Amino acid sequence: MRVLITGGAGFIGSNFVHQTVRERPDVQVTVLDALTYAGDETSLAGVSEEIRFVEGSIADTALVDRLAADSDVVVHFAAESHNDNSLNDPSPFVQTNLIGTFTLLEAVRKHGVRFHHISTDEVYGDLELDDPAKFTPETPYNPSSPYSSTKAGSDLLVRAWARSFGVEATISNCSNNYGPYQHIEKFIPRQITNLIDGIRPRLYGAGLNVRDWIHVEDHNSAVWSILDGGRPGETYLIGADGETNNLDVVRTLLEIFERDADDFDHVADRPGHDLRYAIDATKLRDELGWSPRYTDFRAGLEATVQWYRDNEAWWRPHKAAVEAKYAATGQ
Ligand code: NAD
Ligand code: TDX
Repeated sequence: MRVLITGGAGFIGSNFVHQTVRERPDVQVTVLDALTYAGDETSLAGVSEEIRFVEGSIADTALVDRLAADSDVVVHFAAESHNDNSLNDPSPFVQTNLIGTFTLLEAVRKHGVRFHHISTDEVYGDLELDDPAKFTPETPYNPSSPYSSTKAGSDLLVRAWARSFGVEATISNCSNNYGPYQHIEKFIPRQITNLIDGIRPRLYGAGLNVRDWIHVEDHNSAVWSILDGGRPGETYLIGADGETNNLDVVRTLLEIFERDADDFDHVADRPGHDLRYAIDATKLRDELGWSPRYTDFRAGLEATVQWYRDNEAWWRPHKAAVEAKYAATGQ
């Protein structure tokens, strides 16, 4: 099977490439990645001999057409992915998340290629802290930020191409991922690398916002379950019952680093900050028999801390610039 993986030099995509090379020897992997600030070819260092890497944009019609013609399946991870960046400059989010996805859809339509679209639970908006409800595939779309609205738009394009043109497409909407190779602009690796540097973690606002954490390996094993057994045209929600508020995440990290429980700072809140995300993954579990392996969040965090300790050369070159950008917004 020839699989084209877009965004394979990013956080989730590079973990997907590693998992695929490790567990699916029959798969021929091609990665298409523009190597934006968020892409890092060294994340693929251990598997570079086993894959083909193409540097380029998913919005490049001719390139995408050529690569799709050579593929059986496209797994589409590439995106602008950081909410805070989308508040500072939405333009690349529209270009990559909407135009890029449209470009891929036209190519897979032309060449009859199976398409899997990686998306986020943020398309559903947010939930109240005390609401017993979780997101299901029937929850109406209600995105809040430029990031999540462009992801929502890209999902709707995929649904339309499946229904109107018969493209064999599936969609997955996953909750917040953590694990190795996550860019240090994101919450968990930002605080881990702060703590390694002796800097106090930074909590937006009161820190009571809830995210539904899942280990990146579990997200990717769910994607493979959908590729193996998912029904074309269907949407699957991916989550591992990992609801935790940001304050508790920081407190757990402080414990792991043997620091005082109050050794953090509250900083300016994110404008429009979504309060709570929570995934009901019943359809994925019941229909496809998937279940997560990383069910102990603290153990997963400890392993992730160790990964950032062991791989300082991977993140160190970006730390000062990331923190300078946050300092400009008081965060
Ligand atoms: P990331 O920012 O770490 O990686 C994105 C990758 O896409 C980078 O390698 C980047 O170079 C590449 N890219 C960006 N624009 C491109 C373009 N125009 N052409 C080709 N490549 C381009 O993102 P991530 O956290 O790995 O997220 C991957 C996908 O998963 C995204 O679609 C995101 O919406 C989705 N998702 C992420 C999370 C999460 O918690 N991180 C949760 C649910 C869904
Ligand atoms: O320094 C910080 N302090 C802080 O309190 C940062 C960077 C974040 N936060 C908060 C904001 C959120 O409530 O932590 C939470 C997580 O923040 P992010 O890591 O920026 O993730 P989030 O905005 O929840 O979006 C993530 O999950 C869904 C990914 O970045 C998206 O790509 C994915 O779709």
